Amino acid sequence: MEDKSALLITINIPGSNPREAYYKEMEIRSLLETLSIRVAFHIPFTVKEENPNTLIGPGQAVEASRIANETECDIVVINSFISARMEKNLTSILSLPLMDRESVILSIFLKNAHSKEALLQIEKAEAEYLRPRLRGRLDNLEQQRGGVKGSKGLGERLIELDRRKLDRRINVLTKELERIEKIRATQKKERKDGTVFSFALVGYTNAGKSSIMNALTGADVLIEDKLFATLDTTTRKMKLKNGEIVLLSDTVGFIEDLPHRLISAFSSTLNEALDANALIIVQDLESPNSYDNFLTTVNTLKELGAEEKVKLLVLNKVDKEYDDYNTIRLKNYGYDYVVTSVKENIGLDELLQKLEDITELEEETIEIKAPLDGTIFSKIRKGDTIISVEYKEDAIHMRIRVKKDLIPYYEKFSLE
Ligand SMILES: Nc1nc2c(ncn2[C@@H]2O[C@H](COP(=O)(O)OP(=O)(O)OP(=O)(O)O)[C@@H](O)[C@H]2O)c(=O)[nH]1
Ligand SMILES: [Mg+2]
Repeated sequence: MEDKSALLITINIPGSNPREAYYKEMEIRSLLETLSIRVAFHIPFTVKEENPNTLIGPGQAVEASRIANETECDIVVINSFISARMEKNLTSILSLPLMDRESVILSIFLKNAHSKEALLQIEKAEAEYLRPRLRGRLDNLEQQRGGVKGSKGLGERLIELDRRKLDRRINVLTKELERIEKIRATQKKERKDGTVFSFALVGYTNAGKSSIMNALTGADVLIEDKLFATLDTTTRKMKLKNGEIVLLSDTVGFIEDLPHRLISAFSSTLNEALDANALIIVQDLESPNSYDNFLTTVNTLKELGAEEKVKLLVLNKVDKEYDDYNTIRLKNYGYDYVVTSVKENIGLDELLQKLEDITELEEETIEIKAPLDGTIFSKIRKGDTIISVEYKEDAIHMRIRVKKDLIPYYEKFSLE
């Protein structure tokens, strides 16, 4: 893709923290870099109250238009979410294509998607994003063409047509995604009967999740110094030091203000990963905003109803320079943690040990009464341990140490 040059608009609310504003600016700049969009000029507008028509004030919009013109920008990027109405009005003033934060993130997802499912999920999110914006875009196009009198009727019909096309496409995508999800659910059921304990790595984008996945499992998941390198969930087997085989999944990263549409588009892939027995949050220490990024992860997990599964915090990239205050806050948040560097091979051994401790914590001793025919012995899963066996008149009374999520499996064989 040819490099585009952009006018970047960020919004400052009076009294907001300038440090935070600075980090947010850095973040949107790296998001744009991923899209090969060069920031030619940046305007931080102070906005006391959101204008419902243009977000920024109309005077500010005109000012932005003038600067974009002078600096010969191809597009205007605004690091906020804007409504269809705001988009229409702003584009009309700017006379340039406009991207908001959601559109930027959507484009990155689209660019980085590899699997069929990821592509379908993004296409659906994009179609839903576009639908309410069709009218505004068409109106603006007509306005640029000089607004032929009487063309309103044609415009209306075009919008109707496009809208119907989009609706049909959204329908097809939804059905196709449901089909894929069904296949996955069946596969998951089959896997659930196995003994394998599963972990999922979650966390802010670029924290080093895929790097840790590769280091621990020898997988070759793509690692890149760019945001949202991973969009698909990958699961690999991993051997703990005690010889136990467990599963480890790598997932799509989170970001502050991740568009809700994308979370829901990715919910089936994400939920599959979040279904793991334990979640490991990976947070890099390098980010100047590491603590806030971590809170974003925690809050996203809360929204997805998976926060209780978090068992460990991995503080990665300790080889880099990092902010002491943020790091202290991360360590004191309340999760057990391990400090690592994949690059310098620091803490990975301790991490493996912690994973082993977690699997052990997640086991429980249960008592079952199995039929006297002895078939139960062939049903005991590898990795689970028979602690005691007593042959009584009514049944075989057994105590077994099992993985907690296998308790229902064993209960099936119990006589009561
Ligand atoms: N210095 C240093 N760099 C690291 C370390 N771990 C990962 N990185 C680098 O950080 C960048 C991001 O790593 P990834 O493993 O792709 O991060 P991720 O969390 O999977 O990112 P997304 O998939 O984009 O959400 C890459 O350039 C890695 O080489 C580390 O311990 N130290
Ligand atoms: Mg990754």
